[in-house]
Amino acid sequence: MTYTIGSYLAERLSQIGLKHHFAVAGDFNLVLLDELLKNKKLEQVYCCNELNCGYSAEGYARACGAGAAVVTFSVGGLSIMNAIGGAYAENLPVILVSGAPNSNDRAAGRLIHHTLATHDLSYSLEIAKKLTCAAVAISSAADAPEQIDEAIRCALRERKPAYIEIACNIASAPCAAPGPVNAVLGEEPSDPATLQAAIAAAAEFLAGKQKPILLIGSKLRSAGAERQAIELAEALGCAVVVMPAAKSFFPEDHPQFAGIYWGQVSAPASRETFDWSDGVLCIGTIFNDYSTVGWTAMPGGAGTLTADPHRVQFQGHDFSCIHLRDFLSGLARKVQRRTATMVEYRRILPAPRVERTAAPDAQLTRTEIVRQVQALITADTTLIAETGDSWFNGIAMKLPGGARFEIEMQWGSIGWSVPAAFGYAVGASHRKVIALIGDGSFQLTAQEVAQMVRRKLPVIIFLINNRGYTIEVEIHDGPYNNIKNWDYAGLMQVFNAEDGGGLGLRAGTGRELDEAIRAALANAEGPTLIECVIDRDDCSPELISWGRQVATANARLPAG
Ligand code: TPU
Ligand code: MG
Repeated sequence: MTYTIGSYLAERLSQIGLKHHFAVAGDFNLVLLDELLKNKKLEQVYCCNELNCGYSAEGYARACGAGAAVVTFSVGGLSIMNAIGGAYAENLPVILVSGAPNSNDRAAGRLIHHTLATHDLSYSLEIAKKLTCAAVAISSAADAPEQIDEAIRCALRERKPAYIEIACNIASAPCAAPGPVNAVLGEEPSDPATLQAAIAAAAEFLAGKQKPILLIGSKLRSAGAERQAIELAEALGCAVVVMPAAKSFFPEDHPQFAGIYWGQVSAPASRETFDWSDGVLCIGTIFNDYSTVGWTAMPGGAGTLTADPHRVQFQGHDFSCIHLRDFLSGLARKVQRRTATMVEYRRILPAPRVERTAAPDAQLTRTEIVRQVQALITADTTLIAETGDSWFNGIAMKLPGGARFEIEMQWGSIGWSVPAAFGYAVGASHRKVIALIGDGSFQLTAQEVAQMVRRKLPVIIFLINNRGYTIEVEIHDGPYNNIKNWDYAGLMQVFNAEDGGGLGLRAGTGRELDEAIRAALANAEGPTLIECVIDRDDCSPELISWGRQVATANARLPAG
């Protein structure tokens, strides 16, 4: 077979394990899309717009380890950048491929459509450089293999997005055949001497602590170190608390799981245990204003050891060029048991609160929604929680072993969850995908439900209609937090058109929600959107406490 730039790229995407790529067509990428279609191991999946295309690839990367999106120049390429920024912030390797103007026009200095009507055609690439770990523009078949490999290798190694721009007149130009996949998977091993030094120093640090605790952060997954974190936890026997953005990265059915740590809105006994500890191992953590509850819960100081994907720091030590997984499993073999925090957690953990079933015909409440969704979660469920009170509702769920949780907490761009749930469901068709989404967030990216209909994906969407931006109300209220109501359940008819199998239902009581969930479980022909109508002021108490602290942090006057 003779390779072209497009088919080379397709082969590389397939070699790194992708079975799908997401796309929106445009004249600068049509030939490229044709070339990608020729690879029978790679399916092309279409999206309604480029922002959603980016989020879909991001959701796919959460399910499959990496994702790819193909868009047209500038109008598509700029639109997708929000999602690419999200992939950067969330440490997900999304390969963004953009078509580009004909290389002859570029050389001749002509004005091109879809551009700023200036002669500068480099701005997409320049913007992409800020939001990716590698950005390349391909204008010759001779250099294409190396440029494609460089971008993909960088994305996989750094767990960040990459940008590949391909001029429309060379996408089908013949080029060299791809070699073994190792060329793009290649990763420098941990430096052995540094690794041993880091492990020895960390073991000594731990030997001086009576009450250590592990704090798990979201970079644990991107570092590929979930299993090794369990090894270390089991060697120490201590309590393990998990940050909200890392929920499910340490199994919640593990006997050492001590809840979600989120400052003053932590799970019962988690914060008390955390505050009582005398040494914190922060593993892949990200501390921002949201995760520290407006800087009120910021770990640090002499009792803290920070282990990041390629770096370990504590008390005058700073080791880099090592992999987190090597550090954790090496340390697990060196430490002595330190079970005090686990013992304390068990001692102070209150008996679990049993939520009573609401009267079947009473007005639906947030608590009743949480109770009913909780009962749906099984080992094969992935729960996806959108920014808003859905964060708090999702974080409160107890996950059985095997269940996964997805949240976009660092980037926090509303509308993420509809296309991300779509992309996730494309990548993990064997899993039950459940999304919790607020009405305000849904309005940004609603049209991607149509792609779930198109591909008959039985995603269940709980759309919480509280008539506005309640999370914003709790941070700072004003008329801008009220939104136009939609007939959300009725939308499904629009998306179904003449051939769809989606189901749109509205629940205003516990009984109606129960019936809707039964209908959703019986619907294998497409998504089910359940519009849950609740009172505008019905929100989680944690959101109120957290919102107050974030508002205080936002309102600080300029220093000096
Ligand atoms: O809190 P709840 O359940 O009412 O959620 P809903 O209805 O989805 O409202 C979310 C409100 C919200 C906004 C407007 N949360 N964050 N924002 C600010 C924001 C604006 N634009 C983007 C792209 N992302 C944001 N986070
Ligand atoms: Mg809302």
